Amino acid sequence: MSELQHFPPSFTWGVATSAFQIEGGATADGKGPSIWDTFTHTPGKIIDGGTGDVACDHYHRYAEDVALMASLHVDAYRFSIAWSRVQPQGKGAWNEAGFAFYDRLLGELEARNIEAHVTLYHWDLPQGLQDEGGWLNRDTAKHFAVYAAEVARRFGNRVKTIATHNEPWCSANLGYGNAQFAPGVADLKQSIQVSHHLLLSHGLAMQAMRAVGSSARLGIVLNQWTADPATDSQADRDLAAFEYSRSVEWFMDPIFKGRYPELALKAHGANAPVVHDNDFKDIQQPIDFLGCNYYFRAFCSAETPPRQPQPPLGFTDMGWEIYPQGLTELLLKLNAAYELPPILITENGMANADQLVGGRVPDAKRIEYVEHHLAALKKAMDAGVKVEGYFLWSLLDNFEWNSGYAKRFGIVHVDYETQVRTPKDSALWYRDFIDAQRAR
Ligand code: IFM
Repeated sequence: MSELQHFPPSFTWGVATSAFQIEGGATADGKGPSIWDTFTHTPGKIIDGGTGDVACDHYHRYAEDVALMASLHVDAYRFSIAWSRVQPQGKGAWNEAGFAFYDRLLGELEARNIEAHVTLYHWDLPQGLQDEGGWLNRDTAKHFAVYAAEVARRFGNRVKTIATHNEPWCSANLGYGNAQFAPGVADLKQSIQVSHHLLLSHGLAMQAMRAVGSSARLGIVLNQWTADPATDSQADRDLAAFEYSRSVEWFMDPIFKGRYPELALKAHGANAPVVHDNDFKDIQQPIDFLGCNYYFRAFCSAETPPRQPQPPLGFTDMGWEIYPQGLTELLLKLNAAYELPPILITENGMANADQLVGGRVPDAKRIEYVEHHLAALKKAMDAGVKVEGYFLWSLLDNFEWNSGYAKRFGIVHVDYETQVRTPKDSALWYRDFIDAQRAR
């Protein structure tokens, strides 16, 4: 596939990262511990024993990394703020040295004319708040709103967008549902209550940031997928309907419709969350953009063992099905169901078993992946879905959560021993693709 897709001239081309996955500097300059510091230092939790102590050492190498972005000609950089770097306990005192780091990072981006897109919470809850119950404690939502307002007050006029959460589905389902992620709890009822508090915290933070007032557009980033039945059987179709309801609609409906989707709510039964009187009023705040992260679809089979898809483009190194048309289908489905603000594709990309050979990383598979997903995206836009930007995940190879450093998502290779960065073929392809868009 090599036909050039023509996107609108105003379309934003970016790359994305998150704080815990790249920063390192785990205890630098007064940073407090987060639940991911605790989790990664607990034996057996991370496949290769990796931690975020050093990661890509971006805390010290941010200027080099911004120069790298500039060399790839991107318009925009999406990154997250480590809450415990700027407020070590998650409540109470601010850490000026922590804010100073993000001030320096923003300064570099401004000097290179790269837009900043900030996420407030990419899973790294301050451990101090976890010690008081974490996201199971309603008060955490209130502390989050205080933190959000402070970031908006300090940086709101210097950044293009502020997203409250990245992928709250993961915080709830992997952090509290199956214990794969920090804080490592496996309890369905708790995970559903946590999802409610995450949504509540989003709504409270939106209101707190609006009250501050800034030029930043405010929204949320959700990981989303279509759910397809593996066969036409009633059991597979029921499973697919439930999966879409519990995963996609569960986060979209409260924000856009002020309620939980009936199908999932009913199925959750006694595990349904405790919801206070005004909660949906608080959650259903207008958002200026919706961040959509797309990686795969859900292929739903009720059989034992479950049927597997047979994708023509194969699977990624994570074992995820490569299914670009799911992006078109998802966007059209969302567009039909909700009154959407403009969408940003805030993450899309793949893990690949990349090798550095003679100073080059030939990752043709990743180029193919991105080309197909951009074509799928364009198809949705041509059909009327308003999408304003695309962020490749990720700028750098980085800490891939419970997979440690074993999975490489970057368009830039990182040698973790030397911290040498080498743009992969996909990075050079992306640069040329962006240039070609601008040259039209
Ligand atoms: O690395 C993650 C990121 O932190 C959130 N979205 C999915 C990516 C790949 O797993």
